[in-house]
Amino acid sequence: MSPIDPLSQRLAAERERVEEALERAVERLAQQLPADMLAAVRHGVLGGGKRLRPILCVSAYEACGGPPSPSVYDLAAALELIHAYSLMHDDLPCMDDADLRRGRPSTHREHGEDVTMRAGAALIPAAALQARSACAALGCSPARARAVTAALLEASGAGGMVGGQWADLLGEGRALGAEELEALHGRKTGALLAASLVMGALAAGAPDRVVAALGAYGRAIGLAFQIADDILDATQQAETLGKNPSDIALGKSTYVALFGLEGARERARVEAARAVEALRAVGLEAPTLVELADYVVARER
Ligand code: GRG
Repeated sequence: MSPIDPLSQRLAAERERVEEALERAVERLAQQLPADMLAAVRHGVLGGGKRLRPILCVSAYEACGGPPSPSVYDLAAALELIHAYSLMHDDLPCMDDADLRRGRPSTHREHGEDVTMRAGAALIPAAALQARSACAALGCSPARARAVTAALLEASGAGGMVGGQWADLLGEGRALGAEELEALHGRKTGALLAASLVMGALAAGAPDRVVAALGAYGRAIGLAFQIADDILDATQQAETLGKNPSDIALGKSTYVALFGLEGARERARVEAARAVEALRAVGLEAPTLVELADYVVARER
């Protein structure tokens, strides 16, 4: 995608507002963390990235008619705090042992393993508190605020990302079937992506059927996103990815290994179409989310 096309421009503008919210979040932590942990937090949180989860959250909020407010970016940034911790921990030697992330040394390579462990852990409660206070600033009812925070924590926990990561580590060196792979990625990657949309919709006060449709959209683009990730890992170099391709070295099962490159591309397109269909089924007019479904499949990093 060219840097001047309208979607790229909008994504760049949204990323800036997300960055500002992340700066605010790190500033709040600065009052509580020792200097070494704070430096690791800054490295892991402010070190670039597509900021897809916050952008999905804001897009869902807007699609559901949420009134414009800078606080929606604070809510969205809570998702990125969880995502940042997951990448910091994922890169540790006891997990994927990666030296490079977002085109620079991974957090532990610069700040050490012990500090990175602690800094990552500090981001989890910080994210929950940030979601709660953003909901209050948005004027959500207490019940809505609880539902938003629960969506974030459920997607991050054993039934979501942590459980998926664990299944991923256990699956290394074993050839997983399509069903097993889909269940694993549904938890590891899909749950937080789906929660991004659900949180935006809940904060905007959307009715249950719209929240559910956005959850279905999120699960489908989550799968498309992961398939695209496998394709990029199989076809791109570190300079493009900002990280070293690692699926083969780590003995990971992938959609490319299961279906071949063309088969994987076709599956990603089918999931993106399924995502858009979930929106249409409830009559939700959300042109940005339609474009984002395509972006997830066509992305180059
Ligand atoms: C205790 C077992 C256990 C786990 C702790 C480490 C961890 C929790 C979870 C890891 C989850 C993980 C690494 C999921 C990968 C998701 C993914 C596809 C990341 C890449 O996301 P992008 O492409 O990255 O959005 P950017 O850099 O753009 O933000």
